[in-house]
Amino acid sequence: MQFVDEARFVVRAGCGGDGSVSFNREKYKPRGGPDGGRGGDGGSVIFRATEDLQTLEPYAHRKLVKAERGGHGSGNNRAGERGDDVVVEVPVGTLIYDEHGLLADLSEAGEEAVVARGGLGGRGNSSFATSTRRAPAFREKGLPGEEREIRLELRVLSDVGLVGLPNAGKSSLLSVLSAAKPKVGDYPFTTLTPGLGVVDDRTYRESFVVADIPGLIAGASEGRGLGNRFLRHIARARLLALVLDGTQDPEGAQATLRAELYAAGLGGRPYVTVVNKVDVLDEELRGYLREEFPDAVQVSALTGEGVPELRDLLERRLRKLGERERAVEAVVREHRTFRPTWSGMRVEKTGEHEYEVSGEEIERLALRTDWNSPEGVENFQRELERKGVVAALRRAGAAPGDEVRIGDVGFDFS
Ligand SMILES: Nc1nc2c(ncn2[C@@H]2O[C@H](COP(=O)(O)OP(=O)(O)OP(=O)(O)O)[C@@H](O)[C@H]2O)c(=O)[nH]1
Ligand SMILES: [Mg+2]
Repeated sequence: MQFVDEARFVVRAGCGGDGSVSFNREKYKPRGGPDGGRGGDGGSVIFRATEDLQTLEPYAHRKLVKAERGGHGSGNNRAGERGDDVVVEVPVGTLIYDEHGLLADLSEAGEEAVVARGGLGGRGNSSFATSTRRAPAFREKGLPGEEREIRLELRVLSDVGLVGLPNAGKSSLLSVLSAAKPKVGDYPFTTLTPGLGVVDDRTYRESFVVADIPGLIAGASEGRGLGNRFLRHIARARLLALVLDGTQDPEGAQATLRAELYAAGLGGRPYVTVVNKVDVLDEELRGYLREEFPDAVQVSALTGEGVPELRDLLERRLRKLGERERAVEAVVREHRTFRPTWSGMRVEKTGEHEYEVSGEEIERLALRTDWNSPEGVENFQRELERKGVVAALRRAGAAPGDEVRIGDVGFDFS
């Protein structure tokens, strides 16, 4: 399967079903009580993290994911059927963004996020019967489902991220540290996509995950080489391992890596330095490198020399660093069906004879109103009075005949 770490598409939840207008018909009773049932709620679009997927490939060409609408209510107080939810499975480590920012961070298998909520079903006429209004002939319409364009971003989740110039031996190291079998080649950019390996759960009480990413070069942050876009896969690694080729100007390589990490905002991340390919070096050169890099581990991915020491060092450092940091760059926003920035209602004069009323409750009321039914419209007006909207409009200067807008709905003030 191809490694795809980004996808963009529209999610659309189902609308709620409309309530029904119906009257009970029994023998000898020409017109019985109202019995129009409620519409079913629309289905939601839900994302769920799974370990069975490693890439966003299944969504690379997706344009739209939509859930079913709710069924309409019917007579005899029968509620409409609920629309089915759609569950979209994504790999663990998927971040979901919309135009406003992070919506969800699915970092554990089984974790779920509702990304587009289904609209609520409308009430049927039986819900509007009162002692003084025994035969209401109106109902509510179902609310629309949420719709938004989202962007998925996959970040491989690891404890240790291997960073190095091309050909330093990162993939070779991953293959000797873990059971992973990444592609190794004696040419730069052998690795084109991030890979993971789990380090031995027999040796240590807690196993840990090492990520291997494509090599960085000077200027990667400006897009040179494969660029630094793969750094985001190790952006959540608790510890970085800077892998230097001991035979190829390790000082220069270290300076380049530090600069690129800094440019990517990872300059402060804890790291260990690994000098690789020491099998090729004589004792004198090794001694020189020990002085140059006193804190580094000298290893050979080829002969396995120093590898157990490196594994121990990584394990020790991880244990000291403690729990994985779960918060990403943003706190996951609270998710609401409608996103009012205020909870009440606001009346604004928008033009000479124009007013706009906004607020979650009032906008919902407008959406629910069945404008084809005179009784429905009457009910809407009654509700406006009851909620104080009419008074607020008057206070704002509205006169009969002026235009009032609520959401997508416009009508004359009377
Ligand atoms: N002599 C010697 N050669 C090594 C050692 N480790 C890796 N190599 C060789 O170095 C070359 C590059 O190794 P890779 O593991 O593919 O390097 P990489 O850092 O993953 O490279 P990219 O994926 O291209 O960035 C291969 O030919 C390896 O066989 C080592 O410890 N000693
Ligand atoms: Mg590689």
